[in-house]
Amino acid sequence: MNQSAQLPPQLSTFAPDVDWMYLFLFWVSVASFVAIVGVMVYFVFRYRRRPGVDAVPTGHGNTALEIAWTFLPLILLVFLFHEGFRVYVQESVAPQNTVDIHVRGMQWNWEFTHSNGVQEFNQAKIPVHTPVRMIMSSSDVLHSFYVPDFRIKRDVVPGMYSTLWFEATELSTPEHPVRVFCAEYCGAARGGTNGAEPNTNHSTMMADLHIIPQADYATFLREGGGPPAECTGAADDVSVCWGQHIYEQNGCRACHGVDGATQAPGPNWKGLFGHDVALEGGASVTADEAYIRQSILEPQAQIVHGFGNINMPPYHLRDQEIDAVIAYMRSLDQ
Ligand code: HEC
Ligand SMILES: [Cu+2]
Repeated sequence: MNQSAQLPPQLSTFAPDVDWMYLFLFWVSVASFVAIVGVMVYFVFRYRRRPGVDAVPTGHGNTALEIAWTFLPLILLVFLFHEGFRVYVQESVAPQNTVDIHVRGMQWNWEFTHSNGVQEFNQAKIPVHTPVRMIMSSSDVLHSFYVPDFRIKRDVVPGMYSTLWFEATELSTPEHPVRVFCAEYCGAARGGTNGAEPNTNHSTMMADLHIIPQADYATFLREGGGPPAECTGAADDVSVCWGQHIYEQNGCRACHGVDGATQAPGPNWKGLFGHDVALEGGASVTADEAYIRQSILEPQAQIVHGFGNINMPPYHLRDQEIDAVIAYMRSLDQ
């Protein structure tokens, strides 16, 4: 049934209920359509105009019939309302003891912050068989957190929190994570100061949820996120590799080039570290560790000359992550 209706896989506890409602409404509509159109076509034929046959008025109605066509649909509507409300309440009211994850929508990334302070960008670890609550806000415009496989969707609004919850029912594989989409049109690519186009926009605002065993999530909460496995394994320099990973995974790449040539909406990172940077307002500053750190945590504190009309969102990277980004920047100059 589910396959034939071309619905996405059912990966949360809500999915069967939502699909049941959907398919029930669908088949009620199909049945009503067939019945109504069928009777209509029959009447058109049965009571068509024929030579020599005069139209005869039909008396004064039929009480039994009228009661039937009033009450049968009423029962159906009450049942539909009841079912819809039940599923709605289930989705709206989170149980006690949820695992809470903060979500921030921004043009055009999803930022996830776990309870241990570790952040992930455009991807998040989610424990399986656990009620998880998303506490969501936006740092710029309206977004909408939409996970078709979970059958959940909710607006993400600047200046307020919205929440939703779900319980994932199956582990995911790295090749098939659970996809998050943004279901609110939140802007197309805008030109940088120099008219260049960044390489992302609304339709690319997606994230992957990796559904992992509860024990693995507990370990992650305890030990936090260090450099990713691909960096601790093969790479010669773990920091540089980690920094590059952050650059690519955390959305920096959308706005910053690293080759000294790319005209992206933000300043290029090659030749940045250790050199002088001209700021808006005429001052200049040396790009040392403290400057880089502040530029990431509070981008609006010092604005680079010529970049006054595009806002970099603040990124709450931890110190080790900022160190890794700096190591990566330095490696660009070698
Ligand atoms: C939406 C685009 C955007 C994204 C995404 C972005 N930045 Fe920026 N960034 C800017 C702009 C614009 C500036 C220059 C204006 C300013 O100083 O705030 C800037 C400036 C900086 C600077 C100072 C650069 C200089 O030349 O002095 C650093 C360091 C920096 N960003 C790091 C990052 C890191 C790290 C990330 C990813 C975690 C990131 N940025 C993501 C737009 C962005
Ligand atoms: Cu969006």
